[in-house]
Amino acid sequence: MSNNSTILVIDDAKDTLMLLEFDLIQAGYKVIAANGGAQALEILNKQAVDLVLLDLHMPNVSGTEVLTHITRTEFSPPVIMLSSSADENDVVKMLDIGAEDYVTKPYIAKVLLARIRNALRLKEKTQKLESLLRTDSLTHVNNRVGYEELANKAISHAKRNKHQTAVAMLDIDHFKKVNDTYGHEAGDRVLVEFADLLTSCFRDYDVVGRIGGEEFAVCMPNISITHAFDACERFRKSLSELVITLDDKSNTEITITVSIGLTVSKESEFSLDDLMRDSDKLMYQAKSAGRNRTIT
Ligand code: GH3
Ligand code: MG
Ligand code: MG
Ligand code: MG
Repeated sequence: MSNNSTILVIDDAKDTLMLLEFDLIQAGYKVIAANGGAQALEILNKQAVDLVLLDLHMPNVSGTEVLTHITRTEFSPPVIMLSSSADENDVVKMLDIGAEDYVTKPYIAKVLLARIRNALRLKEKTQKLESLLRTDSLTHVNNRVGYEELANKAISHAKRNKHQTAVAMLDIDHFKKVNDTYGHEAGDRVLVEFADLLTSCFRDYDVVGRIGGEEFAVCMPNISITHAFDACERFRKSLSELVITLDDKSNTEITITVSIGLTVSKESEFSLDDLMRDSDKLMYQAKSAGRNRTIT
């Protein structure tokens, strides 16, 4: 892990920076050095780092200001304070703002490196948990939580750029029959194949999610209704041609179809909920009209 991690070291004293750089590079880390708070903020605005080592007392932009800035950003890296002040009030203050740890200078390299490893380990664990929270464990696409979060983000971005957004709601046809005929495991396999094909048929920046048992949604920012319809139809046709062979002794071949409801935003003010609700209604119309179709 250490060899891939980039550490930003921030200090107003050049000799401290050099010493830190030496110790960290020797331990296998990539190091970016910022000589003071202002330079650190510039770097942080431009690139992501895995961990920050931050001096407290610096002229102009202080360690407190840099830490406050970092804790307010999304995906903020863990910050270990590295200060010559052993004042308990400083320690409490920085930990309360959101520093991961507080180490005093002069530091013992071995101890600092152990604290860095700890902070990186915790960060990795947190990231894994956060990703699990947003991912469907069966199909590995976004679950409802992940889908709504990413789709809402995509919609905000599209609105700022005055772009239209389309949302498709997809429901597998007669899926209960798959379970009843071939068993629940076969049904699970079908869901996985469905999700894989769905992901491959849409653009990288479209947001795909499993929002219920056999119901999926795709949020397509910056798209016209014609292109969104074409994408849905391409998927629908590919799915109807997909033959899923069960890898048990029976070699049973399963084919499925899907009904799709599709809506695109018409006004500048719209919400993900609106689009999903409208598309859901159209999806039910597709069911009533005979299934295996896209209705806009
Ligand atoms: P329709 O064409 O009207 O959508 O019919 P349908 O059979 O697809 O719809 P229905 O809502 O009656 O059935 C959905 C089924 O999906 C019922 C449920 O047992 C099954 N299901 C939901 N989640 C899972 C899952 O994770 N795995 C499997 N194997 N089945 C699931
Ligand atoms: Mg200083
Ligand atoms: Mg359903
Ligand atoms: Mg269904």
